Amino acid sequence: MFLGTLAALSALFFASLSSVAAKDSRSHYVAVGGRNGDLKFYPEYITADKDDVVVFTFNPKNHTATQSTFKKPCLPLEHGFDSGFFPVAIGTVRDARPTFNITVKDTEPVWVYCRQGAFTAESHCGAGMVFAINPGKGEYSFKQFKKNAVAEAGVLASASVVTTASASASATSKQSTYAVSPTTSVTTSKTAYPVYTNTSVTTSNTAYTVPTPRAIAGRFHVEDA
Ligand SMILES: [Cu+2]
Repeated sequence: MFLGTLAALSALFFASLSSVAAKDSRSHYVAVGGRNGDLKFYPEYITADKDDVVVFTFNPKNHTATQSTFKKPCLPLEHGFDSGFFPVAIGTVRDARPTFNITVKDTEPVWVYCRQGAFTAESHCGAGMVFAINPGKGEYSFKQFKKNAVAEAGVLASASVVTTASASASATSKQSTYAVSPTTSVTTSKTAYPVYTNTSVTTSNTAYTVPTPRAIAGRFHVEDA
């Protein structure tokens, strides 16, 4: 009786041990921004397997890890993941820095950027602050993605000036004639940026108390509304 139970228990033990070994999911640690405020992910890209976890640790300044697409590196992927902003003061010890985790669902490429300063000349994405999981080679390489990011951010920064101008123009015509629906401009911007659906990751994040933006040094630490 006792020996039978022991045999059953040890069979159970080895079965669970081998299933853990078969899964073998790994964690990948990625720093969002440099310790002294550099606008870069470290490392800039990784190779990950299904079920691997990517742990983003937020370094000083105020960054995000936001999913985008290869073609539009500095615009969010609809239903993609977005860590939100994590303002971190310079000098914050490593263990006190916030983290954001994603679990990789497959080996398709996942493209990521920091959306700080989006639509302005100070865009972190435009400074090349982008990251990739399983980037491709050649035409779809990380290098090309980063080039796309710098080019796109410049276009978005100048496009936002045009948007402001047309917004005030439509406000004027609204006063002199009759109502212009603001829905029109919303529809236009959705048309300009095609919608993609996220399938490659799931997310989780750790509890983190966001410090007041006032406590953070530097120019571009705007709290997300
Ligand atoms: Cu950033």
